[in-house]
Amino acid sequence: MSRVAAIIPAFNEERTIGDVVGTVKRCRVVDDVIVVSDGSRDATVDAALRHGARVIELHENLGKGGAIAAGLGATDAQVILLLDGDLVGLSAHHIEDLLRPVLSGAADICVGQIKRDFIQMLFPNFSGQRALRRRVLEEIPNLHNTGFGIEAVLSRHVKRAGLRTCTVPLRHLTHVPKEEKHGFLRGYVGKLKATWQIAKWSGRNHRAKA
Ligand SMILES: Nc1nc2c(ncn2[C@@H]2O[C@H](COP(=O)(O)OP(=O)(O)OP(=O)(O)O)[C@@H](O)[C@H]2O)c(=O)[nH]1
Ligand SMILES: [Mg+2]
Repeated sequence: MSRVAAIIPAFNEERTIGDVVGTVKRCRVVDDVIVVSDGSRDATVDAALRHGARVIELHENLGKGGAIAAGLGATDAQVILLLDGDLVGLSAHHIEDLLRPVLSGAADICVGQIKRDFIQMLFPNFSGQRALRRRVLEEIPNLHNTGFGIEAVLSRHVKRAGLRTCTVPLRHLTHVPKEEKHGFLRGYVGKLKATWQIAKWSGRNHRAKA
């Protein structure tokens, strides 16, 4: 039984997924590295496999929440590390810093902060880099269709349920913005869609599963 599993949702991340997987694989604290290719049309699956990840290939694009739900269904690990597939500069220290508070029992969820950008000013605690207890994700109804709203939903749930949370800075870590990955127009349309999904799920009054 794995104790800690990393779930990395990836939509066309062939440029960066190999380095991200390689870094996590070298971290002995992580037992299982799962890349969920969310309908990628590039070489994401090959790159992830080449670097030793277990890969779930979704042939249809389900959105970020759907990809994470698929990853969760493929592991019984009690602690989950969520990482984006487009990170640049990820190190073992980042991973250990994220996992330490959850593994020690000091927190139920630990959120990694990359840098304060526009989205983070609008939505504090918005970050794809998190360590959390498995049950926190299991308590989220509709996890599979939250898309980019997943972080907003998680933050609300954590507040409402009074879970113990902490944040850690992830220095020198960056990511590739959508407009660079998917081209200018598709990138900006993607950003608008993501902002809409976050806003929609931020305002939604849902109940967590008992
Ligand atoms: N764009 C996009 N990303 C997805 C999707 N499903 C999973 N992902 C992954 O979710 C993670 C976060 O997506 P990004 O597009 O990097 O989003 P972001 O970093 O929050 O936003 P930007 O600052 O606009 O780049 C990445 O690992 C993506 O590959 C999807 O349907 N669309
Ligand atoms: Mg990104």
